[in-house]
Amino acid sequence: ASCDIGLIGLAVMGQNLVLNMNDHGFKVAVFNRTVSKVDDFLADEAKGTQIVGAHSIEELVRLLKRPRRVMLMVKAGDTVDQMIDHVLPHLEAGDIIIDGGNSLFTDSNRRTKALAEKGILFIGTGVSGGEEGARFGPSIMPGGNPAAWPHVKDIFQAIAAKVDDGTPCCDWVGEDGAGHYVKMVHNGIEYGDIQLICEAYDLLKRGLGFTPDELHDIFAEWNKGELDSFLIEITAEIFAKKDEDGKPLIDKILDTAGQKGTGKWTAISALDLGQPVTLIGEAVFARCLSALKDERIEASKVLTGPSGVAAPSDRDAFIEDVRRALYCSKIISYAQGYMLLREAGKENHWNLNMGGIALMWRGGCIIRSRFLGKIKEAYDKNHALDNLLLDNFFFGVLNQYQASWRKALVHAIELGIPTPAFTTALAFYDGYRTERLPANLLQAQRDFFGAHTYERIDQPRGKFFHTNWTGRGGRVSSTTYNA
Ligand code: NBP
Repeated sequence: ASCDIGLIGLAVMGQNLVLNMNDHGFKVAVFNRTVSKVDDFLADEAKGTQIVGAHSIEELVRLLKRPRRVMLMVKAGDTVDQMIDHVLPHLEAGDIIIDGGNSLFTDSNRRTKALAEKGILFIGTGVSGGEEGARFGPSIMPGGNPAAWPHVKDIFQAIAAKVDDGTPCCDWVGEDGAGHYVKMVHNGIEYGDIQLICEAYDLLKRGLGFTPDELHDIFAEWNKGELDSFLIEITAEIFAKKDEDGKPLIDKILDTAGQKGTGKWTAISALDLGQPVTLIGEAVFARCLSALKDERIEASKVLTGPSGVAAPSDRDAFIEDVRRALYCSKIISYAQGYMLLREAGKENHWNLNMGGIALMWRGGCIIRSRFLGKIKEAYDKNHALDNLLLDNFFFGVLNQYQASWRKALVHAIELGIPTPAFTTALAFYDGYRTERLPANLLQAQRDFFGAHTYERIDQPRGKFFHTNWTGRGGRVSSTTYNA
């Protein structure tokens, strides 16, 4: 028994994580359901390394030092439960099972508890950064049984991405499914960031007629400033890519988006927890709308938009307005994502380290950006910060940029270019900063049709009133019916 960790699941993520662990001096044993892949891996990618192959789970476990650490990098869902059932008979109390797939956090909650009852320490961890990240430094977001953390900390922090000062993009997130929850919100925020970039692209392309080469220059320039991030960087590269015939590849790609569900999970969790995470919701719906290609083609023949609207005359000013709109909307999206994390932490009794989460996302993952350093700073200044928008750096930017943000959206509306994420971000901003919203009328309506009662501004909170609005209703108010 000489191996530091065993990994099951030699697909793209598993193979690259194993090679990364090997690079950092850890001795890894590997196993895969289709056993031939173990031999293929050892003969090919893992040739010349100290990685050890196993041809059964029993053999894999026998190769491991105690307490044994077994990491699963298999397809999320039932597969993880099946693999746990297979591994379990070979383990003993104090051993550790790690699930590194994109599992739903509720599954990780369940697995942490069920395995703890058997004396096994479970970790459910988000791993972000795709193939490249897994190989050279992913962002790793572990949660689960806190007693397991000291046993995997060294390996995880060694293989994780590092920020400029060498701090690893991996730290303990929290109990049970907290790691997978944070990874889910990361993916939701990724949906939002991508949608915002797409809307900026559409505004610049259709609003001002910029070519992909010009768009490359604009995004490359943006990447030197406040928007400096992996997604802006790859967007600039995408615009520069030519197809075999020398024409821009971007113009040949079909406009129907796919999705694997983590954005949807985030939006569902936001609804469950009553948090207005509107931007991620719009980003998911924008993908759904894009998928209705045939219907859109039909609709484009009969539904008209504005005609004869002139494009913005000052091109440079418009580019800057769009850049500022993107930056402001991004701030709103992260503020909303953090509202969701805060509420999920309360609901699940997870002691989430908000600044630490920003640091974990600062490198290695798809949403990595300079901007996340600002979020870390905001939580360093005030651990108990209620909302990112109340941090003086962030409200300073919004106060300074909001006129541009509004101008960009006025143009979008006049030109008939859809900007659901930009627009919902501004609507959220205007709603969040409004002391008195029209929900007084909403409450009046609910009381009118369903006797749902309302509170009054001239009476203490928590005291409820019912009005007989028509003179026909009774005096009984509803307590159970919530429409
Ligand atoms: P996949 O998600 O494609 O899973 C393939 C692996 O699962 C193979 O090792 C396969 O074994 C194994 N597997 C399956 Br499928 N069904 C199994 C079963 N019933 N019993 C045992 N093993 C089974 O691999 P991936 O893309 O490397 O992703 C791994 C995990 O990491 C997933 O949860 C994914 O969502 C997550 N993730 C992926 C990325 C990415 O960029 N790809 C990024 C971040 C996280 P076989 O070889 O015998 O079929």
